[in-house]
Amino acid sequence: MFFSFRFLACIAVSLICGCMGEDADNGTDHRAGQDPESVTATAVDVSGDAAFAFIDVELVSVTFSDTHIEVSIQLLNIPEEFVYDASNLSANSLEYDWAVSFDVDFDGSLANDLVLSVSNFKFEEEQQKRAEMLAFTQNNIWRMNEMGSGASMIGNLSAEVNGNSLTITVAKDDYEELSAISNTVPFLYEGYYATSGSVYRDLLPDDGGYFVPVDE
Ligand SMILES: [Ca+2]
Ligand SMILES: [Ca+2]
Repeated sequence: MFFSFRFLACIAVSLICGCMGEDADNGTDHRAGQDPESVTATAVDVSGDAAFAFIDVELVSVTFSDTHIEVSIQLLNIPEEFVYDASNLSANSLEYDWAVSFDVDFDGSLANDLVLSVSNFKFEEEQQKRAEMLAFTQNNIWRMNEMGSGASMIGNLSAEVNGNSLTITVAKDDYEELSAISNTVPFLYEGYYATSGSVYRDLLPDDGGYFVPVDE
């Protein structure tokens, strides 16, 4: 029911904008300073609500320009080294994931979402090592299946670390699927870290729903 309400509210905002004759590019939180053609949607979370600072999100901003989508994930702390492929973690496990999912079908669920993700899986025979954040990650665009239970890889994205921010960038022209992501599409962040015995997460929004960009 909660998701349905959000969905309807989003549609209502779109209809209002349509009646006022605004073009689609006008509807977002605020405009980025340097590029008059870009728009940015920003979602904020509290810090200190995750077991590990490197998954604890403070802010996610998504900037849309004519050519690119840039997702900036501001974390509480990004250490200089991570333990990768921990020796006591089962093989073929997801170990790290920093992901932003776009609800491109507006159904309020992961079904059919497009996901931009920086992750590490521990595969068979991988040895434990220590390395900087992006040394062993795979950086991909995924399409969730119709059940929202699995995903297929669409392609690659670029990622970089600046201080405590992880920035993901994709060129819209690289994959036609990306045309479905616009400044009105709800999104959510999930940070994920698995050890041999436990899984840790931070979500934005905290309730597990989606952040809905608001027209102003
Ligand atoms: Ca947080
Ligand atoms: Ca969906």
